[in-house]
Parts: sequence; structure tokens; C-alpha cells
Amino acid sequence: MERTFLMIKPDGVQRNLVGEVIRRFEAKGFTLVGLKLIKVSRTLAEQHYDIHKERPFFGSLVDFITSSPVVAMVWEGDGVVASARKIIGATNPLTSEPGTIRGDYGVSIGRNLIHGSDATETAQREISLWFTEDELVSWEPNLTPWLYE
Ligand code: IDP
Repeated sequence: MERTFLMIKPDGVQRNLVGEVIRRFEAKGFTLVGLKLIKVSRTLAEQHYDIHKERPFFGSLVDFITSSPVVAMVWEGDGVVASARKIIGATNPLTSEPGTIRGDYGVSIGRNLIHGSDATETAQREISLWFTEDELVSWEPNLTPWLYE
């Protein structure tokens, strides 16, 4: 079953949106297989956003991600990587569709509430960067037959 990595960023935690974000993914029918609240180290933030290291916003992005706790999560389900990106919405909350997390709760690109892996390969890299194998729980929800034919 496909897995993706999601991180509720410091603004999402500070704005008390942790429950709302988790509610949306639970209600959709995805399965939570890993969850932790952490204060991110600079090393981890820099590794996570390595692809953006030459961008002008890299320093402020790392400052922001390390400024206050984040909620790191792994979710499982058919097509969860692409579906989570749709639930999250476009990078700039001002142009994210209403109904998406960023579209409903954000107003600025540097405070866009949540990260979601952009492809299955990225998801694998991010899951192993943020979680050890024994922090992930494989389980079969009783709801499965009511979610999948
Ligand atoms: P994504 O989070 O939608 O995948 P990316 O382009 O991978 O978007 O950018 C990673 C993160 O970097 C964004 O979520 C946002 O927090 C930040 N970011 C991207 N572009 C800008 C910018 O132009 N100014 C400030 N922050 C940015």
C-alpha cells in the first residue's frame, strides 16, 4: 500500500489546526501509520529541503521550520501521495482552491501550514529521513472493506 509523508508546519501547530488536518485525512479514508510532535533540528530541516538549498528563501524556510514544533506523519492508502497533494492545495495559499487545507486556512506562501511529499520516490526518501522503521505501525483498519472493493 502506498505511503506519504506529511508535516504540519509550525504555523499549523501554533494555530491549533493539528486536529483539523488529521480529521481531513482520516475522513477521506487514509490510514495513519506514524505520528510524532518534534522540534526539528537545523540538520534535519536542511536535509528535508535540500532541493531548495540554492533558492533565496532557503535560510528563512529553515529558520521557520526549526522555530517551533511540527507534527510529522506517515499516511497510507491507494493513491495517497497525489491525493494528499490535492487535499493540501497549491503552494501559495492565495491561489490554492477553497476546500483545500492551504486554500481554507492560509494567506501567505511562507506560512502554508503543511508539507506533503510530491511523488512516491520523494515520499520514500522523506519517510526514511523522518522516521525509523520501528516508529511506523503496519495495521489493518476494520474499515478497509467499507473503503475498498
Ligand atoms: P510545496 O510545499 O507545495 O511542495 P515547494 O515548491 O516544494 O512547495 O516549496 C517548499 C516550501 O518552500 C513551500 O511549501 C513554502 O513553504 C516554501 N516556499 C516556496 N516558494 C517560496 C517563496 O517564493 N517564498 C517563500 N517560501 C517559499
